Amino acid sequence: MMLTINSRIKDIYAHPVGRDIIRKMLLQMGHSDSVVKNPVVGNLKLKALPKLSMGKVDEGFFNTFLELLNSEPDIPRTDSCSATRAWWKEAVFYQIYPRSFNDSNGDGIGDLRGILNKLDYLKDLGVDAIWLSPIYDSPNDDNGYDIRDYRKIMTEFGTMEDFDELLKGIHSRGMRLIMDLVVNHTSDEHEWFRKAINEPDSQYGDYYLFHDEPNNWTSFFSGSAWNYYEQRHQYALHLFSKKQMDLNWENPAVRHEVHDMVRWWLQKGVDGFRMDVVNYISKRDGLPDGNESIGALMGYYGIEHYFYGPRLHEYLRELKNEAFAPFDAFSVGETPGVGMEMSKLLTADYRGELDMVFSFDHLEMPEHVRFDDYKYDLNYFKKCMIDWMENYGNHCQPSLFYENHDNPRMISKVDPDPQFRGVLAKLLSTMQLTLRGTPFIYQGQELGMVNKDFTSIDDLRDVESLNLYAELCKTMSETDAFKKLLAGTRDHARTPMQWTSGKYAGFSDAEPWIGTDDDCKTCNAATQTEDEGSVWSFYRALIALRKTHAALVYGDIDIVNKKEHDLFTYYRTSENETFYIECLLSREVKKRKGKLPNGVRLISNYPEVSELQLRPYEATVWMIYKDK
Ligand code: TEU
Ligand code: CA
Repeated sequence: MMLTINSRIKDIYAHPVGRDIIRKMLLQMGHSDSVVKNPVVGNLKLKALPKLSMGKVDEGFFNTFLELLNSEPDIPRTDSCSATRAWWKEAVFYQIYPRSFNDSNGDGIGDLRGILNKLDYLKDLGVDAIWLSPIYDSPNDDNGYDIRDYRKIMTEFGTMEDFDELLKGIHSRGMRLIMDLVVNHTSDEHEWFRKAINEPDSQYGDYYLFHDEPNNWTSFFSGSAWNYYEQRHQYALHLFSKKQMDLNWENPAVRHEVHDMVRWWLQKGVDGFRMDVVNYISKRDGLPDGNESIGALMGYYGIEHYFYGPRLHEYLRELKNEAFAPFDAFSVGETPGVGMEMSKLLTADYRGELDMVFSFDHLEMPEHVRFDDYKYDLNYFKKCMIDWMENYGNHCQPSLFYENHDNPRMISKVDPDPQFRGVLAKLLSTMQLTLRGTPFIYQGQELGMVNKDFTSIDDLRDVESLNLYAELCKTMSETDAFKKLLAGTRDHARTPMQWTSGKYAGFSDAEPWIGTDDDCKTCNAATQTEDEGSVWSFYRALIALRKTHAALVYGDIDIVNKKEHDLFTYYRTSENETFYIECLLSREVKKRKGKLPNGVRLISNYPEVSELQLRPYEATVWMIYKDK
């Protein structure tokens, strides 16, 4: 059914894309979607809204919105089924940011041999699969997310021989490796782009998005999304930095290059890919201007024309058929802005597109963005998880994560008070390793690493932060601008991994490319791996538990006492065993609800768990055998 300006809210809500967008908007306004179920609201026609919103949304908004909806003819299935088995549903993934993981040759930059030297550490922790952030040849404008040559290793990181050895080392330990696939854009130093501007009549002339006039789209890293090129008298699109040029996926030759390159790495033996902003690859025909109200609302102009583009499903299917499927390779898409229904259409096992996606909705609370300084309330995390656990269905597998190289550390967001650091780290790991989904642990998370006390703009390296700083300084003092950066800078997650209490945290013999501080004196891998009560040991024990009990992977999840504030309690059940997980989400001390289940206490934050009380941020996992 075509949706029009005469359609009713309830019809829009019945559409997967409509539902995701309505839910997101309501959430931002502090409402739940029960509003839509109110017949008065549900029966409103779309065309009544511009007036009702008192000018906040205009007609252009609805036209864009309807075009987006009408370009998606499919609806996710709602049948219940049991989940099929797959290695990537059972695996615990660990993300490595190579630049900051371990430096083997004393130049202050992490490298492949550095990773190789730490494989036993990862194996010991219980890691099944490693996701490596980009290691390809790059001028490092965005630390490797700007690729100059997809088939070459970045000089600072080592050689192709080092890579082959690393892959062998990973496989010989029974682990898997997924690489980062960055194909929404390439570096402006990529040969394709050089040729596109210098030989516009060559086959490369149409590899990127050139326009005579720029539209109003903005870059995620500040300013216009267009660079001017004298050679062609034209502008080229870059959604990210000025050196990250968006590829033209409309051109079949570009898609073939990508398929070829992916096959080349799979042929080498890598097990799959994490796909960088893969939902941005298809852009609406003609690249129309972004809607003003959406731009003002989001802070970025143009998103609605590419975050769920008209040919996205087609490109993903083609990529799967041409490259992933023949190798039975795994894929997880990084898909900012995509909601649950869209995620279903991108990942359901009957769709032939992706295996999983990273959704980001749980990372910031409604009405907040990453650069706001606020306290994250874990009750919001609980709310998001209830939704994913109960509504995503068994055709799809959720991903579970708090951190990556683009976000501050979770402990710091929730409660920076050092006295709760350890217990909070354990609480987070308990939820991540016992909810239904595939956990992705970010390097250092297993030690409970926290945000850094950067003291000046000179401490920061990230292109996003540096551009934003320049932008902010136009309207505020340098001190205020720096303060704003401190809340959200991606560099919090990019400081060296803390291996020891020694100089440079044992990461390198030379001064690292980005600062270390005194935190390694009390938080480091060497001490924690020797201490049974450490955060690291807790992670290890829980990972082992997850591995030996299918209930924690494939088991049903039953969330109880949902309305109870600050408490997140659920059962994971398989045929012959049940786990009961209790998580206290705040500093409060709470009386337990009713009696403890009969069973065996397996893991807890404290050696002696009180029968009556849960202490601040305490998490406990209980196992209950049937017929015993
Ligand atoms: O990130 C994409 C993305 O949308 C973000 O998380 C982004 O860093 C932020 O929202 C900008 O405001 C991916 C990579 O993970 C990131 O490191 C890269 O910088 C980016 O793509 C470009 O390749
Ligand atoms: Ca090095």
